[in-house]
Amino acid sequence: MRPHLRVAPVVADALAAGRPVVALESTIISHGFPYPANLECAIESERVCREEGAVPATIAVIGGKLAVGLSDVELERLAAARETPKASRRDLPLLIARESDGATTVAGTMAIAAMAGISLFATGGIGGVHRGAERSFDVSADLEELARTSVAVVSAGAKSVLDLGLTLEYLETRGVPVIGYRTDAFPAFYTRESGFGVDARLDTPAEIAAVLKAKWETGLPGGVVIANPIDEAHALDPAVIDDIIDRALAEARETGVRGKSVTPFLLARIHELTGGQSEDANKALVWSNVRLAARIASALGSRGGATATYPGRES
Ligand code: PSU
Ligand code: MN
Repeated sequence: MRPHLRVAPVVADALAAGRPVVALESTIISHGFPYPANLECAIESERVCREEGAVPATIAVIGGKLAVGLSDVELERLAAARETPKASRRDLPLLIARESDGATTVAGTMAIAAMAGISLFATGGIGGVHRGAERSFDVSADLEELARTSVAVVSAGAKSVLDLGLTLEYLETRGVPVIGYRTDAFPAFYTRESGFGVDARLDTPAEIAAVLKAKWETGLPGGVVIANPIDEAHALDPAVIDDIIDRALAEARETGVRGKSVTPFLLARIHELTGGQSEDANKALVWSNVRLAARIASALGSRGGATATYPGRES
């Protein structure tokens, strides 16, 4: 067992027995939704995961421990505390040394999932290349983590607060496959299409599991982006959401928000400007992603025997 890693017994047992496990992140709890919608989203995500026959492992930094699988009390504490710092890869050593809490981003969650041997992870949206990155250099550490850490991430694509074209170029450069689940279009979180395509469309969890198995068996390290578009019933009107995103971006420029605060600022403004309309969409897509991740994790296990044969790995 790695130092500083704390794996919940139910998660450790499942991993040891080769049963499917799905990692869940915690920035979405601390900065993705207001309270108590964040708690509801987290609890229901875990329930959906179990319903699909997989063990949920919500990941966060708790009192300086890299925690894989949280208690109800810890989930409630994270949801209620609004100021828990975002924890990406670079933040982990500091939080450990300070024995403080941290809300793990996609990058932070992937890094910790890999330490625990978890290979599937479900979230809402991944980070990416920000608009204007040619000047700001603002490229999410999520993309570098996808390049180096062998964990597959199921998301509804990424929000168009980002430059999705540059995000996809970056993933291509860094060798990260982008798979569309039952779609040829890379989805834009609230909407099913972004105007950009995916590498490949696959229509079943078993086909996706076969790609993951091929990648990791071959010894090609790194993650895979599995893009699962929001269902039609919950998708938002692109014109409405584009206006709101433009407003949020303009406000970010005016206030001069920088660095790791940019994404939480934009997420909060989008929520406020859509008056909670985006909240239902956001929850629905997260739960759909958890469902798909659990099915892929199950397929991965049943193909090769134990899921533990294909652990998340770091390079
Ligand atoms: N995009 C969303 N919702 C989120 C995030 C991004 O639609 O909650 C969070 C994720 O945790 C992601 C992080 O890993 O923001 C990216 O932050 P940054 O852009 O600072 O790397
Ligand atoms: Mn950034």
